[in-house]
Amino acid sequence: MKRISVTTTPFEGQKPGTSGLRKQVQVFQQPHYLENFVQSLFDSLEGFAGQTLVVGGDGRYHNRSAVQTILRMAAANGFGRVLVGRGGILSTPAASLVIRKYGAFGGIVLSASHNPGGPEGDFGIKYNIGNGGPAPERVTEAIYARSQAIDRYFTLAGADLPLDQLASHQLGETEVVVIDPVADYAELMESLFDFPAIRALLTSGAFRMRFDAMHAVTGPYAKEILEGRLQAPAGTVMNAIPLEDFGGGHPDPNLTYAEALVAEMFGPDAPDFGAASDGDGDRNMVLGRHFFVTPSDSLAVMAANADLVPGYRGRLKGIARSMPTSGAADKVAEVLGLPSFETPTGWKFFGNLLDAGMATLCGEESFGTSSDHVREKDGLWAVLYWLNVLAARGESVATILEGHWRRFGRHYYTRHDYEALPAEPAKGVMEQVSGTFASLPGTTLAGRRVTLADDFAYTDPVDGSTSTHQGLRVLFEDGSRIVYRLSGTGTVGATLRIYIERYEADPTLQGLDPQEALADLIAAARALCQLEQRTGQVEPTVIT
Ligand code: VG1
Ligand code: CO
Repeated sequence: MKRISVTTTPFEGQKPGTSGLRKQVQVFQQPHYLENFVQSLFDSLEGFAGQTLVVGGDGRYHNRSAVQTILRMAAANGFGRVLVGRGGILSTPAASLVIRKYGAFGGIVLSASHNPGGPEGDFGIKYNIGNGGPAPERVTEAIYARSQAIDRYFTLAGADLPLDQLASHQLGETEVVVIDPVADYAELMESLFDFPAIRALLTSGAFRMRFDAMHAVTGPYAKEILEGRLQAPAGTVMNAIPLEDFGGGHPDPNLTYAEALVAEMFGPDAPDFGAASDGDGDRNMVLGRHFFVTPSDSLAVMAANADLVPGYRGRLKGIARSMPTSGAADKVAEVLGLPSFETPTGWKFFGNLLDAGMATLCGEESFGTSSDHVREKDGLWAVLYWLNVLAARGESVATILEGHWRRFGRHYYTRHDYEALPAEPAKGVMEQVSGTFASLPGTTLAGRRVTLADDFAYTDPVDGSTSTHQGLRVLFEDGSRIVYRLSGTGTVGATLRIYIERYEADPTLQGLDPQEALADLIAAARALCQLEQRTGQVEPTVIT
């Protein structure tokens, strides 16, 4: 099979965001669009000749054809071997694991994560490096720079490969191996958690759980692990069949989009434990009976209970959280005498800390938690971690959280999203906030003194690289915070995220609804950015 060089011209805007390049499907379907990006990626990498590449995606619309395109291009560009998930499927954490386990040079994951799918939905592509984690900024910047100058890409002619059976195929000089997308992952999970204890809990008859796979990639993983290896009753996993359009749903595991699960968990005769994951399997939502666990609290509870979990007992080195994530995990780190780290939003910033053995658990407020077992966030891992803690403690989710707050204090927390705003007013909101920063410190907002107002910048403690403009922070004397960011994953207009937090040490004041507990700060946050005046909006589109 001969290598073909195809002449092309650059597309604008092939700039990876918080997690890869995400665009509407129609954009990706333009001739040469995907090819340009993939070739820009390969042109930015060095030393992969003869090496292994991992390829898989979340199964959304366009996944299958994109996988075939990438296989041809990987072969034409000289990779020695490509490991591809059966049916073109690999969850994001499973891809991370496969890259690590088989010593791959890197991997390509096709996903727009929690964004809706289908012909009218979104598609995405991200590149992970040899440690299994998202490409750092220097790589994504190089890809973007190359995409602006690209004039040719390499591919092979030939029919599509059959990817629905485990097999090995030859594509030019390259071996393409179709692997089981679930097996390695399930085996790793079994090595980290107390499966016998979880099995006993799930088969006891006294404990019921529901897992909502949202018709996305975790269906087969959850079926195999929860209903297979852990023998949870059939039907424990709902919406288990991955669909190209996620059944028309929005595969974002939060109180708004995982409606059916939330209705069940807050309804009569609710199960004891509920959980959901997103399009590509890296997010998790955890619920108890009539109880929602914020992702920030979830990270803190996991850290505080690590000694109950075989894979983590006595081996936490440090805890890292993204900047907008609440300080709940910091409190635990303080009490346990562990270092804590505050990174910009996006999993790529945890990679160095994990590689250097400085952090063991990491989390983001956006329903992402994980550890050093892979280099991505991991939805099902978090669910199994929780099940392990529940099995070991024999208490309800609510009891565990209430005890945690009594011990460490409660961080009331909320995130308000204003989705699909026109770009200019959204930019104006951010400029309005940063415009106040020179005069804000020392003044009083919502009855609290502002101690610091800045545009968050991060210097990686391992390689010294610096990332600026990572969100606007207003910090108060009593530890409260307001943070403003523009999303880097949306595909339509701009999405403004406002994150609000307040610490409450007094156990008698820890039982409020967060929206009430934070009402004065929420009002102050809206006023400070002139939200209504600039966007015409007051109420957010999504509250998490
Ligand atoms: C969002 C979240 C961020 C997360 C990112 C990717 O980014 O806020 O915490 O890492 O999505 O998650 P943004 O820029 O829209 O705020 V996923 O599950 O979409 O890969
Ligand atoms: Co995701």
